[in-house]
Amino acid sequence: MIALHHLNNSRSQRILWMLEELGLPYEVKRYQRDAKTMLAPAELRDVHPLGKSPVITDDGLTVAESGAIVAYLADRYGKGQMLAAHGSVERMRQDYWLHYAEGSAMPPLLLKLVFRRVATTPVPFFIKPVVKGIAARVQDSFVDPQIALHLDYMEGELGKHAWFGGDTFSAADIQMSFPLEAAAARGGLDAGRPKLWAFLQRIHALPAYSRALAKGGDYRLG
Ligand SMILES: N[C@@H](CCC(=O)N[C@@H](CS)C(=O)NCC(=O)O)C(=O)O
Repeated sequence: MIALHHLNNSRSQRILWMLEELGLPYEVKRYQRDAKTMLAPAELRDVHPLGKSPVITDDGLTVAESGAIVAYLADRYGKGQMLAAHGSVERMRQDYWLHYAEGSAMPPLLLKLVFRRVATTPVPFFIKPVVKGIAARVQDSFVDPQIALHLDYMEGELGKHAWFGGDTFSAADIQMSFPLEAAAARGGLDAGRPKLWAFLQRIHALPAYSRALAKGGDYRLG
């Protein structure tokens, strides 16, 4: 049976959603982030050397990286339901977004998280203004403009088709949900970008999304 190694409040939520969309039997092995460091517990390294989530094990295989996991699940079990056939134009589009989500959209959103934390990290009072100033400068000059660049790009793309991969919902939309939810939490995404905003409302209304939320528990992105 497929086992999902699930970390609270994480990208692993997407895999729960994917499993629910496919209606597959699976078990969830739960891991809790350290409240201070937000890191995963060390036992996750017994599953995969990086000790990050999501990871699945299935039939003697260990698959990490959320994009690779959703592609594996779709190709092995999806019967064409969540990703188109390899070699098709539709699949090329879907693969683009599977990679874009983690390779391009997430890096500036991760930087935002890091520099926001830097600004609030306890430091000796006399260097506090310097640390806060540097954190603000990096965000204003680089991080925020990069996030806006990507959001504008994604808004434009969703103006061309109903879903990221084309006219039908696919695993590409599941993979893209995390950067968009992170952008709504910390990157300034709001109703001012109506296509992306509507995308979030549409996915949140899907029954499999709600079932996955109920299974996963704690999912509040900051
Ligand atoms: N690109 C990877 C990122 C995996 C990742 O960084 N996961 C985070 C959770 S969102 C994690 O495990 N963090 C805990 C840690 O680094 O210890 C993916 O998409 O699967």
